[in-house]
Amino acid sequence: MRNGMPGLGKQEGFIALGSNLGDRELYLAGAIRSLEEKGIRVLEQSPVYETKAVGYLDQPDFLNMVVRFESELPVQELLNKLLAIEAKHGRIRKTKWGPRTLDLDLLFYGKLILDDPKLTVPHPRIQERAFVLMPLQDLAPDLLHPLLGLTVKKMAEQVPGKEGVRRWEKPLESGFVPTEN
Ligand code: GSY
Repeated sequence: MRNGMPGLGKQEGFIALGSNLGDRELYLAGAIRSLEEKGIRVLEQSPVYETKAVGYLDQPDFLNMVVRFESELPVQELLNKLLAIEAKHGRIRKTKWGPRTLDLDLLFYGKLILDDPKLTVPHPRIQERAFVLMPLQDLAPDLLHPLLGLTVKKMAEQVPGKEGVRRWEKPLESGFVPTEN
């Protein structure tokens, strides 16, 4: 682990959000509020995209988005908070690839590189997922993947499946207002 350890101060990172069960918009908006309540400061949010399911295909379309955040939490604590938010918003982990009310994936956390049985950072499937790269590109096109040496823009150019990712034109009714510095 190169950083993200206790006491190393503020880190910026990116979290991918997804929902394909129930009131999908409400789950995304609720997740953003919960992040803030748990001290994970949301600095910016991407547009929302409606996306065809990847992996297990026979399930409803997702709403997906990405947020840029700031936190001083050690990465394991951050992960625990993300899992607690998923559980609070009705996520039941019945099947690994099945439909879910809310999915929160830590994509990047500062320059952290971690390969642990419980958590891999950067997220190991970023480069395969148009539903992550399109919203991430809206926030950070020049962000460099520390292991692949590719920018988000480059990964987004190369990723298959972009035709299944469409801008969701309705604004997310989160009442979310970014906090001042
Ligand atoms: O970890 C992501 C959950 N997920 C998604 C998703 O969020 N969006 C789309 N389009 N397909 C997905 N398949 C899985 S699993």
